[in-house]
Amino acid sequence: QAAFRSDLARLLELVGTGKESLSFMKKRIRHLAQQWLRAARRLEQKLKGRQRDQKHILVHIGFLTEESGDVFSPRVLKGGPLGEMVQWADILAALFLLGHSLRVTVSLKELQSNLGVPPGRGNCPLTNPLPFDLIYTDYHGLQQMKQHMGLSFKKYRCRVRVIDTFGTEPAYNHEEYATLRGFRTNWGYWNLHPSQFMTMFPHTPDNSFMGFVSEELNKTERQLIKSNKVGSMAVVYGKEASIWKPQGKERFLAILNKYMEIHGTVYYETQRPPEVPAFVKNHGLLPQHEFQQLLRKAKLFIGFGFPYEGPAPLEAIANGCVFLQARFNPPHSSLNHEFFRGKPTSREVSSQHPYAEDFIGKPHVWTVDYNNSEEFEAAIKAIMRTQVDPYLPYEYTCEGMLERIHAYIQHQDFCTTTSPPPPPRTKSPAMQSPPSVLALSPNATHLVWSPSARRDPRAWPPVDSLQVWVSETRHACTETCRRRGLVCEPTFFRFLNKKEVFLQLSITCDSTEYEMNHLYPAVAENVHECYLQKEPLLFSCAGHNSKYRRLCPCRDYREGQVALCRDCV
Ligand code: U2F
Repeated sequence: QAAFRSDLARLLELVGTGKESLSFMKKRIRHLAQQWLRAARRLEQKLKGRQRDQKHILVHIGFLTEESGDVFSPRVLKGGPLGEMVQWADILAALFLLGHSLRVTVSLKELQSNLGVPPGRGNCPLTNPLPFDLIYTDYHGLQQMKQHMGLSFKKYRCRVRVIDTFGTEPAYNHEEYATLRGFRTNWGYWNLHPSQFMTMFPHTPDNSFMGFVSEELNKTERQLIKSNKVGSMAVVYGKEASIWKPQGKERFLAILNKYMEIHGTVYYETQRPPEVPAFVKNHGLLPQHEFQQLLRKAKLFIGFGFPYEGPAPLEAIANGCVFLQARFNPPHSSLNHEFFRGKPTSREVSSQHPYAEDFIGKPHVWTVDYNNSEEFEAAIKAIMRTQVDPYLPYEYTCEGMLERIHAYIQHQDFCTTTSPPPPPRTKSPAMQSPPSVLALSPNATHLVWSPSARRDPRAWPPVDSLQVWVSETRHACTETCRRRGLVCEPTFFRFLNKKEVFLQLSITCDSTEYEMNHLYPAVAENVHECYLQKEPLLFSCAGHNSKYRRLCPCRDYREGQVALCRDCV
């Protein structure tokens, strides 16, 4: 039985020492300790003593190992990426507070000894059973485990969770398919269950959304922030000088400077970096809590287009700033942008921070075309007139993160397979299907779960949150569900990968075939050809093609907690 913890001291010991990255993470855990503890108490009350198993968990932070180059640690105090460390610190805090038994490793040697790999022997099956129920790691760690566990890797990989900021789409994950269909990249083809990958923002519903937290404010702090705001103060998003290089920067900074005093937190050694104009008040890279203080005073936090999808805009919005960012037209993706090249996703990134754009939006977030001076200037003027309150979506609070991780640990099981029976090998018009379990909703535009249908009480998410919608040819299921105020739920694909579902949706199928294609189930409408998915690992919310309309499994979600359906905890 796992018992909520009421103290983080033991965790700080577990994290170890000797790297700037580890010091950053510990400082963060210490700074947020009270907030975490309060949230844990609230969740404990909410769960009302519900039985929770204590898991043995290994957290192996691969990118911090010397063996993977550890390029991040030396840059912690020099403006390098901190987002990943923010997230790992929060994952550790959450797992620990939920009462699980933790081991933390940041070197290959520690990894081997924890896995039970005898010293000096690599790539051999483990002699003893793996002593962990769950392993949280990243792509570097995954690679290291594969190299050092021999055949045991295949046996135990269902216990692994991969923290991967930008997402891994099913088409890139399935080795054979990725190789045959040109989705092979540096990072993909692990043949994991796509939900074993966990992202920083909820942008790829095929993966699980792990997230991180931002500091919460109490009523008094909110009042204080509002009265201390400097209406003409802007802070630029970018702690490394290279971020200050985008095309046209002089033009839009000059416009901004007409209305506001511009501040920066750009790392420098002795002199102001040449990329930062003289009229900018540069504070140098600040410790995280001082950066938050600066945000509390500022009215505007402005992004130049990079870094993509970091924590800072959420922190700014949580501290009562408006976030102004560039729209990307055309969107950035692995097809057209160096940063995303080789990442296992085709996701199109429509702005510097699509979560801020889509899930938060105005008045907190303004996404504009920076090449259009009038649009840019109009946005600044409008922002100056707008009053905003500090805002933090529930899923980025400590309680929200604890609740989500609790739900994943209780319900996600990739080791016991409950997959449907294998599809027939050949095309068969007279195919025998299992009895229908879906019923048409009254308005006939989509299907909902029939209240009278049998429901497996162990299924998670509960299947009665399912709605089946047919996509337009230009939309992926992610988008199809989003447009209905729902979210695509890939675990439900198995319920609609059936011939009679086409019938229930009044779709005419002259033929129905099972094939391996990440867009299936789908219909090629003009030729009346219907297709079902042959390979469950390829069920994918992502992906569209002008030839097909896809069958999409959507579900409802809780306000501010998109990872969980209304009935999900
Ligand atoms: C993202 O990484 P970054 O580290 O570039 O993300 P940021 O949004 O800049 O924020 C990281 C933290 O840095 C802190 C701030 C954030 O929590 O409080 N900070 C600070 O301590 N001092 C300062 O002066 C300014 C900010 C993303 F998170 C990664 O996943 C990506 O790899 C990377 C590239 O896209 O971008």
